[in-house]
Amino acid sequence: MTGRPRALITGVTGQDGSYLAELLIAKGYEVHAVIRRSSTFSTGRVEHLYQDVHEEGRALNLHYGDLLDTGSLVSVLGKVEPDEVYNLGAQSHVAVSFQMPEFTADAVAFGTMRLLEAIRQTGRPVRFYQAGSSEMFGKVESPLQNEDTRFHPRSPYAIAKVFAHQMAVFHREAYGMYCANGILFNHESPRRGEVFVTRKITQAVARIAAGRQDHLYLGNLKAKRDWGYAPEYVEAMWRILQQPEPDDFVIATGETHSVEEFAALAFASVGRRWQEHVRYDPRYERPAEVDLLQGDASKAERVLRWKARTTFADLARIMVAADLRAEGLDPDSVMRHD
Ligand code: NAP
Ligand code: G4F
Repeated sequence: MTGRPRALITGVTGQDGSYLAELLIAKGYEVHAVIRRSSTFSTGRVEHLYQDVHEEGRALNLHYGDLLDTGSLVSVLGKVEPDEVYNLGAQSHVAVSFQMPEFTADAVAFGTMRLLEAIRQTGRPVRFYQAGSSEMFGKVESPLQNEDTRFHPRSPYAIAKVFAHQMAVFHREAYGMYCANGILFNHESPRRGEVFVTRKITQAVARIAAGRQDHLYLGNLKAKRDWGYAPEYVEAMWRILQQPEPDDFVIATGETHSVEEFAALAFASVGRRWQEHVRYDPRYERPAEVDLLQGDASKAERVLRWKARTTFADLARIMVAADLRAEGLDPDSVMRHD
């Protein structure tokens, strides 16, 4: 073991986990992470970190484990003895959670409880970050949502996140553990999973520009989200765990836009009209929808000195440009600059 601070991440193979691992390595942490066994490689987003060997060993140290498997969590905590644990692991797709409520609850709700209990039993002063979600606000009870807004979850995923959030609060209050919740509104990037709506759109825009696809099938275009840029949001996670006392923070841009607005911007960036390519597919509708999310992150700005910087329009352009490159196209020659 080294004298550097040690962090343990669950969900490192996902969008946020990969950006967080990069950030912590850059800050000088010894970074460890839990990965699940799968029949194909799931480490594409962190391969560059795993291959990067430092003097003290690998930049990123991977351990097999699962939030469904208490023994693996106990074992990795014993081996790593982390100072900070970031719990990002989740079945994070809202629509899938309607079809797999039990698995979603097991990973998201019980998984968080297993990890918290395993940390408690180490007796070590670990700082714990829980990846909470604006989905917990669900059928929103005020136009702008902050740390005091009541939760009204609308999916098995969101209900499981409320359980996990409350478990973190409970461990803080009952056992004096350092447990902090981030309540993060949607955040996107070129590493966003391809099944989430922004990435699904930007990938289709790039394929259409490359002449490899004609149409894109989407569900509800009217839903509104508060969309930020993922690399900035993992910086907020780190800042949350550097506070002297554990607390809960909303992380958001403060703006809201519809799915249709995102599609319009993404298609316009390559000189196309979304109406010519987007088709409606009712299979992407959900049994219960979250119509509007718009966060008030003024507490984060005041206490953490954190503020979203990337605009909605820039976010769409960053994602389209990356997907164009993946299609072998040069964004500078394909994208419009007006
Ligand atoms: P993501 O890309 O879907 O990544 C999810 C990660 O969780 C993957 O590494 C996945 O591993 C891992 N995982 C799934 N089930 C697991 C299990 N049983 N045990 C251990 N790991 C498991 O999600 P993300 O967008 O990076 O989001 C990170 C976290 O923030 C999630 O908890 C999500 O619910 C939450 N969140 C996200 C947003 C957002 O807008 N992105 C907003 C609020 C909250 P595999 O690669 O093996 O599948
Ligand atoms: O991109 P989405 O699937 O994200 P959603 O449901 O807002 O959840 C994401 O953000 C949450 C934070 O609020 C996270 F906690 C969660 O883990 C995840 O990262 O859908 C956004 C909106 C929805 O209203 C959905 O109904 O887009 C609508 N939509 C319309 N057509 C679609 C589609 N969503 C998807 N995934 N695919 C479609 O074809």
